[in-house]
Amino acid sequence: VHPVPLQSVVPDAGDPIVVGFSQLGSESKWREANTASIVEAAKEAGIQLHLQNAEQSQKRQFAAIRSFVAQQVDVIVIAPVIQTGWDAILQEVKQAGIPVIMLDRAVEVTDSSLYVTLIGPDFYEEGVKAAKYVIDKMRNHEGPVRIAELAGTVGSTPSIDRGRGFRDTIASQTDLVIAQSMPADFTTTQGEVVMSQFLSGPKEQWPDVLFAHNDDMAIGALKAIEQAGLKPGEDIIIVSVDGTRKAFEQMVAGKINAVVECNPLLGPQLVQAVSEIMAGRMLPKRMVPPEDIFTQEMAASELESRKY
Ligand code: GYE
Repeated sequence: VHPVPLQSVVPDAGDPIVVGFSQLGSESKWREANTASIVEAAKEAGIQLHLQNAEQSQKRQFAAIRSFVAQQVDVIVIAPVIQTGWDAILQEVKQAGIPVIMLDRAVEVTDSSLYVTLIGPDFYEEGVKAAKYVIDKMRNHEGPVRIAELAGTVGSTPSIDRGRGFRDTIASQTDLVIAQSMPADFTTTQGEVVMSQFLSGPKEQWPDVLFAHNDDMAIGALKAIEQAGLKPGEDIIIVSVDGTRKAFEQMVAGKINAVVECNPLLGPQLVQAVSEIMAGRMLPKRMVPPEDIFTQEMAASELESRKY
């Protein structure tokens, strides 16, 4: 696949490319950065973007998608809140002849021709990275090591895959046990609520490690941990996912121990994919942005260059 200069597909005069984008919500800093990246990249490329925020409701996503079909947009982009339940609506879009790009999260469909490509991170690998960090960090800790997990939105790909990647990786370590696991919907508010539930039992049941499926929930959990009279980052080792500036600040403060990066800045890649489709070119079925892991030691020097 050869990249094409955007000018060649976005004519100076005449009709601009029209894209309908069903964004799943605005639940986290990651999501805000993701939306901003797409709005900005579309603007730069002269693409007319119709953006609808579904506030974490699949039904609202269906309504948005149907409105894009009615408007006969050129391309529909979907960041799906959960994995399942997409077959029928994607068939409708296919019948209307509109190409679909899946962004960020994946869908489980019986017919893979229902979308052109998925541009999104490898969530399973993120879970693996988080687990490897925990295994290494706790190697001298006398077992059993109790792990609490703040999971994301139930049925969403990042929550399912991060959870699987983490579990598969710790499976061989008999000392490491996931003692508590609950969803907290990827929000700071829920992160705090659920973490205080984790800490409501007797002290022997408190966790040694917290694995949060995103930074926002980890940041919410910090409050609950401090409320219980514990030192986050010391009494409870904390690893989360995303790599937001806010999480980096907490790493510098010593309260979060490690953050697995998940890149939300998908705008440029998305715009590129839209122009390839409009130019009639083929795209790979899956495009994965590169990602890293950061620990407290690197946090201070990296903080300034964080873009989200
Ligand atoms: O990790 C979380 C957001 O789907 C990768 O959704 C995204 C996740 C991200 O709410 O912060």
